[in-house]
Amino acid sequence: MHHLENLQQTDSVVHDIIAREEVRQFEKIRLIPSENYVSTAVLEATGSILTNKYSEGYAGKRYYEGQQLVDELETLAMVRACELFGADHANVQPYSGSPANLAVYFALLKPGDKVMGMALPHGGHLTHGWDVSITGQYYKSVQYGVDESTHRLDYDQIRAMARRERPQLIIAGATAYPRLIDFEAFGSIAREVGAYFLADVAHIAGLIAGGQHPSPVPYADVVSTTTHKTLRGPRGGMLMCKEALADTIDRAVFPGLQGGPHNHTTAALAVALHEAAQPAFRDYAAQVVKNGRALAEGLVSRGFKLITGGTDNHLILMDATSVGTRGRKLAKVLDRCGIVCNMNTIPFDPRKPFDPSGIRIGTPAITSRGMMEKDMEVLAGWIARAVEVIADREAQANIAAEVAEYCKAFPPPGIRIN
Ligand code: DSN
Repeated sequence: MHHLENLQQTDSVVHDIIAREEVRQFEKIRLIPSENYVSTAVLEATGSILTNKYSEGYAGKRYYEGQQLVDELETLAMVRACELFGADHANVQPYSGSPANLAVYFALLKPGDKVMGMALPHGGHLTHGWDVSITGQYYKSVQYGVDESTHRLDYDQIRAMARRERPQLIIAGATAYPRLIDFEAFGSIAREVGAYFLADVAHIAGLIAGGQHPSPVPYADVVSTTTHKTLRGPRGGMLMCKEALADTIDRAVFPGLQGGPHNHTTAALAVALHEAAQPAFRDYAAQVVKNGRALAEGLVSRGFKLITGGTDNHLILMDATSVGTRGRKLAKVLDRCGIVCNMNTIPFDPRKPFDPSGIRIGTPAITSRGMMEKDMEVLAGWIARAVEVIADREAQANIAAEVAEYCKAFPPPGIRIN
């Protein structure tokens, strides 16, 4: 454990929970594609005294005094974000991805305006206009999905829908789409129908920064992202936009939606952006994709059906019914085997979201701990064995022990088990 002696003395209960979670993160193979391991430097900045400061406003225009150093810090994070992604303007204050997206709605739309995003069951996100979300209730929402036979985005279909529906905002981006997204095509569709174009790159921000996925920055009016997925930063959100929209976006974040920014998170984000600008991060992003491909191949060769047959990115969507089970069941069994993923709907899923057909797995976290293609072959073997022993708790515990032993050779960043 890292320097948590004071916590141990003050509150041994919380200390113990964190200590056990640290062991869990060490000895499990973590395949949730939106999770990662941050560096010790990012952890240290997250845990810093910057949590003590309130800073409503923006650098040079704050409402409370004492901002000399916070102004310097937030400006540094903004500059680093703009340099890394080639953006005109960055707002590093959103608390996470959902508030970042909501700020964009607030900036660009009136309640009742029409938005067009990817349907959640096809791999979109709640905040892309799904009906239970505020974005589907306060705005009119039309949703595109993937093509019924290829399970890929069909840009002709999306263009036809945009022409028919004339939305004010088109959103591209996904949480469960294993292929590249053509942001240029989305930009052209949005321009044709006079809509704003928001690209939500939360899942792939690190792949974009590392040169493994085309960037939407040249084509999108606004780019939103979380900072803790492939980008490997602290939990948070960020918006980037063209200079012409900078004031509108900033006003929507504060005072429109949020109060004071979380300065400790801003510091950790600045560190993560610095790390992502290093050559080693390009290697990391490339390995994430190589591992995704290797794992997909290992699974297909063992009889698993993958949505679209494979992956171009960090994420694999598997139809668990192809091996005689279902997503919820398989995710639980894998967890008992020391392999952590999440159940997920697949496109045109006949099953319900809380008991869907699929599981979603990804390579960002295991790549951060140094696993390579050869390890993906071992992992695919464990996943296949887990299916074979789906009713045998003892055999599952044996796999978990093997996984824990294997993980010892891959100490993750930021974690030190004594
Ligand atoms: N919770 C995120 C994910 O797992 O993809 C989306 O916000």
